[in-house]
Amino acid sequence: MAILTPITPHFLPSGTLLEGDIITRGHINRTYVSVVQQDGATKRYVHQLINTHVFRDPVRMMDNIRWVIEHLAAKRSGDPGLLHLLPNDDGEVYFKDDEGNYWRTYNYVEGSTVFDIVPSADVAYEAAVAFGKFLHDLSDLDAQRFHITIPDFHHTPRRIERFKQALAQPVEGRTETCQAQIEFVLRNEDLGGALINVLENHPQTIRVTHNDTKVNNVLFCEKSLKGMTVIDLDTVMPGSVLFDVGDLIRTACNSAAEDEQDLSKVQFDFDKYAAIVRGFAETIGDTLHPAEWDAMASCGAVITLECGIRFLTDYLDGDKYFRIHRDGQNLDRARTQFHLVQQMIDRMDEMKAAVNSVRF
Ligand code: GN1
Ligand code: MG
Repeated sequence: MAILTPITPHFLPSGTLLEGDIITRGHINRTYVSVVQQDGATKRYVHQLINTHVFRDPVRMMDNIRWVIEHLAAKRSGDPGLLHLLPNDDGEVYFKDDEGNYWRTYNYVEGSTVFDIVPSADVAYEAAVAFGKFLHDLSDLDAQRFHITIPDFHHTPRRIERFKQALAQPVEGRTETCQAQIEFVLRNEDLGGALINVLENHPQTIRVTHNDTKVNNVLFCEKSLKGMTVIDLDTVMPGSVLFDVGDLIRTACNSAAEDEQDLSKVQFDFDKYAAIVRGFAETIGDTLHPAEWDAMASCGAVITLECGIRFLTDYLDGDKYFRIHRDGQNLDRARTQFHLVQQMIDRMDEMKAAVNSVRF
């Protein structure tokens, strides 16, 4: 709680901080939940310390987030799932402390819950509907106005180039421990171009996307298990819906944790896959270009491959990007991702049939 003591007064000037806890879920920022008493009411808030090694221009990132939040607020007035950013004493939606750290504060969405592992196809469907509605509500925004906060974020071929650089200069002793994973990437690199080619050949498909649609970035109503809201707006910027569909498939169709060490537990769940494709088709299907439909069946495999490559690259680099809680965790993460990719490749024909059955 001590870390929050100097922060909360900037957002809640007459509040009293009663409790503070860290949330260990994300790999990038540091997230805390507080309980603050102000004006006779006791409320929870979410405070985040932004990782400026990853988000090099936090002010521009906050511009993107603010535009999205304002746009959603205008469309969803009265929705209990709405996110708000608290202004600081200067009216900015972030606070920069004396050491140059950037902090921001959101309301806590009460009555919500999250899943790291999806319990049913119904929940997978609700997650797809939540992200699909989010994309739908943002579809009238001008993507050109948005800052590109992390260049080439989902440019899979460039992620492969970066992997090869890491492979040429690995931390000593690491290459020997991941030969099978290195070979997996080199064997499957051709898959990498499938989504970025759609964007480059059909620039009219560029729109504002979320770009980090892991399933634990959806808050579900704890009673109804319907999606309440989408969180973690750090990477909202111009992109392809295929990135968002793909990243939900990567996370929601995995029967185990992202860093599971026992690969026999890591199973690609096809029922959840079909539910996700249906959820996106119902919410944004009418806005998709034929080229996006054509590439849809492969987007889960591409984004899962890309994420695995990023974990493996970071392992070779010495764990500088994704936070780890134990040695070898980034390699474990890469192993699960490649295990899922192989299962997706093996079932590509079935995935194409599932897409075709809901295609507009
Ligand atoms: C990171 O911070 P978090 O956990 O929301 C990463 C995503 C990865 C994800 C893998 C800015 O997301 O791109 O898909 O880990 N975020 C960034 O779990 O790199
Ligand atoms: Mg994130």
